[in-house]
Amino acid sequence: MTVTILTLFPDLFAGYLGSSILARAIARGQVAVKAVDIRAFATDKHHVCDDAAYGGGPGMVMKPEPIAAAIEVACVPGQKVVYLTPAGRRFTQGVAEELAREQGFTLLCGRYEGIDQRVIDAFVTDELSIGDYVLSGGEVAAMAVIDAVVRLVPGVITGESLEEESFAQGLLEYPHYTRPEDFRGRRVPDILLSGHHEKIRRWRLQKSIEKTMKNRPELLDSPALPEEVRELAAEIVREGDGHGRDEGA
Ligand code: 6GU
Repeated sequence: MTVTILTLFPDLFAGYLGSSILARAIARGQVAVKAVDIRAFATDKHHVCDDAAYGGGPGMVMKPEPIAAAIEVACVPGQKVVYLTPAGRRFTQGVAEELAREQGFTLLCGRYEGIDQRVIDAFVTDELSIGDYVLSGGEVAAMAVIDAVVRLVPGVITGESLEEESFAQGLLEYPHYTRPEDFRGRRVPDILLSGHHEKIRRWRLQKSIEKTMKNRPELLDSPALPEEVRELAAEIVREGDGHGRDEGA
């Protein structure tokens, strides 16, 4: 997979791409990420990339010509051009799964008030937002998208750790523990030391449901949840607070 980032701040990406899973995927040749400096495509002496908004109002708008030139030179025709903007469609695990199936795509990072609408009309295939808050530019969002997508590319991380994690099953993750068994008087739940795989699986599912009820209750309304999850959720609601108290957490 090849990801092209169009940005006024290409240097922001080096540290992030040089670390951990992403760096390994790049080193193995599973993905290539290139950050392209939009400013290099401005043809005037001072490489100006922004200007005042027609119609007035505060803030600057990114000019269309440098962005268009960058897209025409750096992007593969037919591949998606994703504009990162707080006005975009919400980026979710489902969207990450869709992008992970692409051969390559481009992430266009806006700054200032945004980019000229005509460049969006001419080139952009998708607009994505990573959440309901305003960042000063699309770069941090681009890193979030790259991270979430690259780890879904086959071979980048093992299948088992993908299927277990938050959202893969429509629930938030259960709690994790490692050594020591006793950390400052807080013990690892006994069930995790018991070796009963089926009991551990049910306990983790219960903890996932409880976590989801507490932090993201709307996720439990999904019709896609498996029957076992619906039944256990209903049981937890029926039994209320006391559920699972004797199981060591
Ligand atoms: Cl994609 N861009 C900006 N500037 N702010 C955001 C965002 C994107 N997603 C959430 N906030």
